[in-house]
Amino acid sequence: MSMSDEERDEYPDGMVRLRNPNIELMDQDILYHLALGSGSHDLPVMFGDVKFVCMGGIPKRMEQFAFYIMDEIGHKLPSGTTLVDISQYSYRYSMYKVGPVLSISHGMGIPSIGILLHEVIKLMYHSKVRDPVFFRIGTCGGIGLEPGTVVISDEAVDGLLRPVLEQAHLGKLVQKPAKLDKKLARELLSLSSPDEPYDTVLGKTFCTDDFYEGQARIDGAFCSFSETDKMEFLNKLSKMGVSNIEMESLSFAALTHQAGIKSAVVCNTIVDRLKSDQVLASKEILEEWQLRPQKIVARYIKRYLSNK
Ligand code: R2B
Repeated sequence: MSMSDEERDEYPDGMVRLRNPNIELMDQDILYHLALGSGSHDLPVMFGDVKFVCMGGIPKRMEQFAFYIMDEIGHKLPSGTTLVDISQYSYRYSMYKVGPVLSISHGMGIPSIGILLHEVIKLMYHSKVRDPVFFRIGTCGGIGLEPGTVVISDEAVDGLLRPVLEQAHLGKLVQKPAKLDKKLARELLSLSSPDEPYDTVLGKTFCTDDFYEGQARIDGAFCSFSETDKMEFLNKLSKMGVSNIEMESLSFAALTHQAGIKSAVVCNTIVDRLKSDQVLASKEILEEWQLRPQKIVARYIKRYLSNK
């Protein structure tokens, strides 16, 4: 069967390949923002069994996800040991390892997740990990969706509504296609349950460089447009099939696609942007909502591990 357009660029042996000949020529590779290195750590021993890399914005949430997934997959730590933040001395990101699952915080926005992805993809390569699957489990604004809805992205578009990550390299604009694995997105959707008191939907994700004006909010410190302009734009997004707005999916899709890594973005909405700019839900409600993407991803991981 030939690979359909929507399938990813897979490598036959499943190894993560870097598209950078310079790395092979280096004596060692220092993964500075992870506080790890190919010279200072035995990366294949530490990470060679990783299968799933789960990322989310907030360090505390990813620590909580690590404990949650440990419970879900029944992973036991050696007696007398506890989960540690492997990247604590980077003071940038947090990373926890629970058997085949890495739980890592990525901070806010494309620059932050982009730096992390470069280093985590290299970590997979140095560790000789095969066929890893990457997930972003996060929060987002929704468009015309009840807050708390789970959106699985089937496409990510930038602030100009293009499915590309555009960056300046050597003073010139370079584009990378931002492609997510549509089959994985559908599989995740199939793991949602009609009995849940919230909807889970597939949708296009508008990924911006800013939380305020960049996301058509009129409640920032500055605002260069009117409420009418804002609503016109949000309605245009809605007509184009955009379901949610966040700030990382474009880089996540583009860099995982370039590395040949299967990936998905699963976010819970925290506000309906057709109704409000401000996030009105209480901390308790927000905490309950943020478990929803984690549940779907945990089901996927458990299904994989039970079929092994
Ligand atoms: C969702 O939440 C953050 C902004 O509050 C940002 O990381 C995003 O994409």
